[in-house]
Amino acid sequence: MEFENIIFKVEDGIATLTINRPKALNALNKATVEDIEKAVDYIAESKDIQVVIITGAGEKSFVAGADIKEMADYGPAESGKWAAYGAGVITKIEKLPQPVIAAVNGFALGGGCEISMAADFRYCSENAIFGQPEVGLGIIPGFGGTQRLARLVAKEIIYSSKNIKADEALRIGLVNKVVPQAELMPAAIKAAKKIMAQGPVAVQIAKKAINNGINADIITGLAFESNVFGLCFATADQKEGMKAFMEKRKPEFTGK
Ligand code: DAK
Repeated sequence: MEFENIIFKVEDGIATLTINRPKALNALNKATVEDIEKAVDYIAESKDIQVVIITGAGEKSFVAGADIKEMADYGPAESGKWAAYGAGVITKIEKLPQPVIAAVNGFALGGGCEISMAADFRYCSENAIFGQPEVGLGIIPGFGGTQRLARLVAKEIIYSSKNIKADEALRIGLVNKVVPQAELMPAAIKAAKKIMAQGPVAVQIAKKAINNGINADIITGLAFESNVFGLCFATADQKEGMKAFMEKRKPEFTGK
């Protein structure tokens, strides 16, 4: 099989799918997602492939997210359609009959973090950085992030079935930060200010997507995420967030 944006190899029963756009830190444009889908469809039908590894080309980035330059001028309908298509491809990865390992070799941001969460488990190099930076662009995660990130953390807490001290709570992601008692309130205020610097509409839509999804089955949650993802593209915040990225400056959000 020939691909433009991925390298696909099958050796000794292991399929390795390497996302290969190093100049854009392996960001996912539509053509790349189409290549991934083609490879995943092939893997699903294969009798020879026993395990799948997904990684990124180079040493800097696994996947730096969806391609912001491609998405910047989308409107609500186009972006909703794109989100539903992309989320569907990620769900195909999750549903593969073979175990899938994400080998995270650097930035796993936005769609990159979401692809890694669709794998059965994740190994990462020491330089790996995970994140869902979408609300800083005036949008929300669109590849299942509002659904899978919440579920992933919950699993580990329930399976461990014991009281959890601060350091372990930090390790398993139950708390986000541990600080000395005297620094607790200043740290909470600093976190609040960091949230306030993001796209205000996107933050509220993301919260709604997470809360609505967590009480629903994942398919319903993903459908809700795809719908409200499209809504972000009707906001001035999305235009400003993506314009600011391309102009390499901080966004000035208006909450509209
Ligand atoms: N899109 C397009 N280009 C990107 C990119 C991205 N996500 N990330 C990096 N690049 C490009 C940069 O623009 C730059 O290109 P040139 O300026 O050289 O032409 C090149 O890659 C190298 O990046 P930098 O020069 O910025 O490298 P640094 O080491 O300085 O910084 C960085 C690395 C990863 C911190 C930075 O590049 C960065 O912040 N990148 C954006 C990360 C981000 O916000 N990711 C989330 C994207 S939004 C959907 C599903 C999901 C989503 C959307 C739709 N569908 C299903 C439709 C999710 C949304 C996202 O993922």
